[in-house]
Amino acid sequence: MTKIVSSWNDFDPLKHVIVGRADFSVIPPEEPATSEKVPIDSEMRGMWGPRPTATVEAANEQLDNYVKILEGLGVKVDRPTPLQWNQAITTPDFRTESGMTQMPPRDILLTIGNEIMSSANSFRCRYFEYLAYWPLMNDYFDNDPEFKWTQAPRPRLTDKSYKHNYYDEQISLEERLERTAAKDFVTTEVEPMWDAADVMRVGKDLFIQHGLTTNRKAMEWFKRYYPDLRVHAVNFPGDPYPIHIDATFVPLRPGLIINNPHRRLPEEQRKIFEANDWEIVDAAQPAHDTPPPLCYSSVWLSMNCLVIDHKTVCVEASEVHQMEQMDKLGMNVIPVPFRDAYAFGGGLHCATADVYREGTCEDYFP
Ligand code: DAV
Repeated sequence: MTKIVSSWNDFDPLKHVIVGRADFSVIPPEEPATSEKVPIDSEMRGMWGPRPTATVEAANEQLDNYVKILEGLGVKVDRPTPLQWNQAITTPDFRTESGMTQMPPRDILLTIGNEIMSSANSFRCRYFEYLAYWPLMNDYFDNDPEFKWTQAPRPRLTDKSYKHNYYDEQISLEERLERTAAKDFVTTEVEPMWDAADVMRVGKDLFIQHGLTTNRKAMEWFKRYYPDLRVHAVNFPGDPYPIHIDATFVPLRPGLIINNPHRRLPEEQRKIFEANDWEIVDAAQPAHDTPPPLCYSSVWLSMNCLVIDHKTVCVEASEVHQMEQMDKLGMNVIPVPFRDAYAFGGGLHCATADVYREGTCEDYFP
């Protein structure tokens, strides 16, 4: 029996990671949480069903290549066990016609110290996604006597969990931005709901984005569950579809964060970083004007990088501006081709979940 699971942040030396798979991925039908999220001009609006086989194969090829690159860097890689998502999901409270994927593990698994917790996602289609990681969790449980295998309280996701008529075809981008600024999102506060990718871990501090996928009640839940950690709710005006913090606010090493220049952390919330001499740098412009076809995410997956250690970072291979900026910031850049996988739920950070990084729980913001 050895120690398998431990990770307190996104930048200490990475030794063991989970990388998702694209198999059986489905574009889910509209539901109260997702219809609010698919941009009006997206070609995905109104369409659902299994993703085309050729796109699944292309994504898996890039995911497999990413695994080889990580292994070449000395990182152990585990993979989920795909489930057939093209079947209805039914609970006592709701029914939806399909699941989604097991491509972005970062949305589902939150590693804090020796614990990996499955999240309380607000999308009905993601209700059973954690099952794809169960064989791995079971294996860690059998072999690491200190591993805490946990599951956040499962939200019921009844109609009460969402604001209805929140979305309206006529809503303009300006109105969306006003809603973000007013912290008016599709989810209600009847129960805690959160995606793991909304949580930025920096040792003793958790910075959690309040947006379309994580509500305020989740912040309160985190405070009570982790009384020894400090929980900070953050929000980023300027993002019309605020989901997940990892294309918005990304730490590269202790003392350095890149921030999406369209989604700046408000002055009030910057104080804790500035008071502790952390530098917040505007991220470089993406190299692309549009996301690839059938992709939910924005072009800002350019900054969705995976930090290997304080001096090494994986960046998507076509993101020339982001790579150049990382280089100037003193990082060794490992280019990883990944745009064929974007449509399956995100970039190089999204596609992974931490199992083990060296280091301990440090207090960076005393
Ligand atoms: O900018 O669309 C993508 C994050 C996906 N996990 C964005 C956020």
